[in-house]
Amino acid sequence: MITSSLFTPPSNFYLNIAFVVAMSDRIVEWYDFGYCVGFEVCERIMRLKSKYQEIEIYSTKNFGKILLIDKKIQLVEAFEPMYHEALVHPAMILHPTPRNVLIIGGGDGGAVREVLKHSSVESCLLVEIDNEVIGACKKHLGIDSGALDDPRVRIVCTDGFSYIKGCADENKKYDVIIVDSTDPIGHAASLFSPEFYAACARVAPIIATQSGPALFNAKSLATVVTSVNNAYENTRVYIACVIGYAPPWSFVLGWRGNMNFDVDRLSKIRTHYVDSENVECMFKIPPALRKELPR
Ligand code: AG3
Repeated sequence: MITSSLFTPPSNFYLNIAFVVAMSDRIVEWYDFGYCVGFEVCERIMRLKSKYQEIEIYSTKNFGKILLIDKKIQLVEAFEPMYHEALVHPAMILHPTPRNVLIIGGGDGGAVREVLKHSSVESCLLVEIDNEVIGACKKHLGIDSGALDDPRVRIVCTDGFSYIKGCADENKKYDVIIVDSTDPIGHAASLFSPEFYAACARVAPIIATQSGPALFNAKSLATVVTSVNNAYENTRVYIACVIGYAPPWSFVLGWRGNMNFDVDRLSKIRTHYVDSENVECMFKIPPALRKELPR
């Protein structure tokens, strides 16, 4: 795993950029709003078609490995902490003592790794629909740094939507729910539905979900905000620049009741991109986006 806190370009980095047009092996993800993100790759490490999706892992020239699901970039190793830290930590420091955490999706284990950094955590349940994602990531990626085998972690391979509905019906409770889903299409579409957030609100007082590209897709972000807000009493949108995704990437945090961020808790854990000094910056939304979002 690439652990350096900041990417240090190799000495020939700028030269490579200049010649990128002449190089052929690239992974380019085109978003349907006409924007693309691309990486120069060295080799394909694995590819399989599971029951649910196509999973691929490549090595890139300068950024470690890259995970694609159905040709969409899920993570770039050198920068995945930007995303996983942003997704996990605001929700965790909003709860006074998060003990039991439920993660929906996130089979690569990056979100689990971040959750376990909080010393109050006693159990973390990962509900991932596709066990082949977990297998491929454990074997070829390893960004969980052993977190998926931690005794506090339990893994259930099933559909997140039905699982949450089951928890709500059986009155099961968690402290925090983290939704680390793929895009809102196919089997993941239900994880963006009002019914899903309503069920989550019966299960945990806090939810954090990734909610797609902030500026290019503000309308669908606004829909997520409305649905989370209808289920929870309080909602905040925040953004982070995640290399590998269309920037800036958005997240929605929802919570019930009166809660405050315990920012100091972040100085007790080791992070690369989100810490006690900058966590609040992520919540400063530019006016161009703010005006698109429900008040
Ligand atoms: N989170 C993936 C975010 C969605 C990326 N979408 C895209 N590139 N079109 C799941 C993987 C990280 N644990």
